[in-house]
Amino acid sequence: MNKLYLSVCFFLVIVWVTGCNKTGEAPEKYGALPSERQLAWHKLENYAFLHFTVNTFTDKEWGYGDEAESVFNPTDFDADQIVGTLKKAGFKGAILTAKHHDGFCLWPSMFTEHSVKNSKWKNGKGDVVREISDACKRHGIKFGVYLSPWDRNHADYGTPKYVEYYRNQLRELLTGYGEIFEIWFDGANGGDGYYGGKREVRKIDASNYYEWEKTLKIVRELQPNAAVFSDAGPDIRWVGNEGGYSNDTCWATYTPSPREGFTRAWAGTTKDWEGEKGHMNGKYWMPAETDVSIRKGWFYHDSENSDKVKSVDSLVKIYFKSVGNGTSLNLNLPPDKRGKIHPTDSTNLMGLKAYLDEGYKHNFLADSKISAGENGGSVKISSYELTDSDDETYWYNGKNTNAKVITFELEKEAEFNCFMLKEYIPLGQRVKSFSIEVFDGEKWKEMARGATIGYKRLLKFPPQKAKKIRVLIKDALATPLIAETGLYRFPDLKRK
Ligand code: FUL
Repeated sequence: MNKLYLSVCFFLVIVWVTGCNKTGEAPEKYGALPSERQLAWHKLENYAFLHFTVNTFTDKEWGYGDEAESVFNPTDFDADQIVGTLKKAGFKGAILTAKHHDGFCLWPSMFTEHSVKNSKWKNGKGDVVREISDACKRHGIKFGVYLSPWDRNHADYGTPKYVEYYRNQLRELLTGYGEIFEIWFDGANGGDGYYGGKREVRKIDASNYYEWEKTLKIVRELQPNAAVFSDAGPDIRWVGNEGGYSNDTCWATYTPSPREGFTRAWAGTTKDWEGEKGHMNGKYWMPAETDVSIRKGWFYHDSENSDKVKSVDSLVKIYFKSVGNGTSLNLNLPPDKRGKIHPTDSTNLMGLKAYLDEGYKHNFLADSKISAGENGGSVKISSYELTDSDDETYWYNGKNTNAKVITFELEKEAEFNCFMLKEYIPLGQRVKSFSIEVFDGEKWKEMARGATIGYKRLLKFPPQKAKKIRVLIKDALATPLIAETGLYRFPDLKRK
């Protein structure tokens, strides 16, 4: 066999594996596209926030900045218990509040005295960032940091000197603790604080003060794979609420714009309410992260133990409205005063895990006969494109029409209540509207409708028994590229 022959064979295998269709036409890309960094982030789907600082001990949500370092004193800090709980729950990463608005640093920063190094905990020799990041490595999950731009402790807050301080701290975090998968830039800038004893209100021009472009450069240089989160991305946008939901229409594309009173869209200055839906044909690939706390507050409070921890049912609903709408879920699990995840939180989290394991355990489409076409059923398609659990292979029919029907005939009748779809996003998000129908023996009956699909879409409906089911893609910006489909029977919730 000569080299040319081998190269041609190799090329054909690649074409086949990547799902290029039988006519050989490669689909065109459409609109804004994800970067490699964003594609890797999409695949995580769920990870956790760890809100932990002096507030954990002072029973506050926003520390004023005048808390004595001695206040921070977890009695039984256990990074393995915290991270191990997340790992067991199937979470793929943890984002730690290295510094919240109160300015207290969970690592012994060389740029301030206001940190763990002056606390009683481990006689000032402790480093929470080190312990959590090491535990993440041990347990095989990713590590990320939250570093509050607003600092109510720092005397220079509001001046350029503080921005320099902020960047120095960021450098410490980005160079001292291994690979960082996400950096969280909060938009909150409340005004009043301790500020080195001045106890006053400090207003900043949030459009320009932080000069985010320069900070971003540091991140790209030191941690090129880290995805940057803020109200305005650039890698991940805020979903715009803390209630744990995104919208049925949820575009990964987005064009952040400044809200009234601001000149530039950055952390804390965008029309953040637009995050829930994103923008069709938005200028940038900037998918949403849904961040929500398992408790009422972001930090641990004894008073929330009895009835303010979200139930398994609530967590399931949150999952479907975040991951199920193509966003990621960043669920906050605040360590308690011991420095461990509270038993109620971990019990409910494991309830979510058990629910998802049970639901995902069988994809009824896996052994189905699949056919597709513009009005259904004309072309047989093999399962490797749609049900091989590989986002890299995808189906499209190669013609330039945007409405498509995919029909699945199961081996035998099954009961199910959820349909999953994924688009092949490396070439852009396309689908605007689709529905799911089942064949009741005589006619097709609509079960559920959805707007966008994107990275992943889960549509839940009342349990149904059927042998034939179809997806109608009713409208799309360009020819739809479908990477994966799934049909599942998730357990029933206690309360509907
Ligand atoms: C907000 C903060 O003010 C909250 O305390 C919390 O950290 C949340 C995730 O972001 O903007």
